[in-house]
Amino acid sequence: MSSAKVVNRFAGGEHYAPLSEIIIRPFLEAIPRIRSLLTGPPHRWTVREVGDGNLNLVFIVKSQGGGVCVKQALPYVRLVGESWPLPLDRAHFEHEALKSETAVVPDLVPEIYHFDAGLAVIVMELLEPHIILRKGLIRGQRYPKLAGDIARFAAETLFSTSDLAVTARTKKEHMAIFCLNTELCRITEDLVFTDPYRVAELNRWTKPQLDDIAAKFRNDAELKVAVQELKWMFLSRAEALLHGDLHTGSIMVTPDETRVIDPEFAVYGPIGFDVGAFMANLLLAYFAQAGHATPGDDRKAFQGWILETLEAFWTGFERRFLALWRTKNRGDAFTTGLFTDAAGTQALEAYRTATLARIFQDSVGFAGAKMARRILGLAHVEDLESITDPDRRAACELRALDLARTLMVNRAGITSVHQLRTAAEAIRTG
Ligand code: SR1
Ligand code: MG
Repeated sequence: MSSAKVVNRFAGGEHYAPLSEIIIRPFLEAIPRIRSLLTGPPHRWTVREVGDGNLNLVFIVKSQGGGVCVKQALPYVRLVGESWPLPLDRAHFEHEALKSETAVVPDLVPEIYHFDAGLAVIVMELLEPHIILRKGLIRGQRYPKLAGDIARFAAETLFSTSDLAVTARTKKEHMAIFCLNTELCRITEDLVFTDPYRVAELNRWTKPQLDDIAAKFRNDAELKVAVQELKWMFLSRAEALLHGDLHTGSIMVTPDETRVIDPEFAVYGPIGFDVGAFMANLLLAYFAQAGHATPGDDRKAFQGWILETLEAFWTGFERRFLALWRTKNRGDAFTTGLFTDAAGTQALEAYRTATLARIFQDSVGFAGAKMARRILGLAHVEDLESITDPDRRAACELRALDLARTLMVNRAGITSVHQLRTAAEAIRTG
């Protein structure tokens, strides 16, 4: 497929133009729902482009009476530039995923006000005074509701789109929508599972401190088998509709509220991919803390809080997923009525427990892959990038890579979240 064809797929390319702080006003003014949210004349609205992610434009538009957030896909990867074209239809996949999430966790996602496929624009609730979770973690801020909220988000969204919850027909129809999100999946396939393990033009790392470990990763056959096995799982195991990019930059928080944003990488895939993404980003935040320590605050207590959050997240996810399975198993997998007698009930419950253990093991592996890609691949994380002294940053990154490798290669040996915590702590002190 030519890149021009890819870029214009589904998005009514001939109507597309990137929004600016000027043309966004008449665009919003013409939408009745938005007109009722933004008060006063459009020239009085304040408009700021605030996008600092890798892909899109994000505008915050405020009037005296209220505000909105406007997200628009660009026809290329913002992080790299026009040399890397990207389809605008990712806004369509994001919109579809947001609708699916809203059906089960409306309080954990932004409200959608308007979708324009031609412009690849989603107008949504302005989340204020929320901040990006990653930035809060860099500052050492605690979020008491985070673990429970993300556990509920993951359990509800993943269960509700799985064969346990819906009929085979419903699932296949929904899968048909997201199967076409091929270009964003391709980014994940390359950037997470492949590029950090080969020489790739866009790879980068802290040089020269990490040169040796980068070369080791490229020549580590055991590790490459492990990560390719994870990639195969990502490609082939369509267990549930994934958020697809559930890192701490895709979560907005206040001390009392959590919202998950940005599901443009949504696709059907293995449940452990989303669960592992969140774990990985907590672990990256954990290893970065040493780089943010000051004489007055060694950040050790905060590191302890991060690991408690990791444990509470997994425990909460497991509990809620199991509860949903026990009470809302209306799909075609594990057909209701097959397990009514005592032996059946017992066998089913044992299978449920074993399945959650398998999902944990998958999550551990995916967490390792998601950690390594943020240190050796193209797209890094602010937790580590904001450590300005390269030696100090590299020390944190080496510890994170040490754990990442273990999680991928030895995921079968890590059978509880407590063991995962201990493995992380052993590296910090080791
Ligand atoms: C080229 S896009 C790089 C990364 O940004 C997104 O947040 C995804 O994680 C993607 O892999
Ligand atoms: Mg994103």
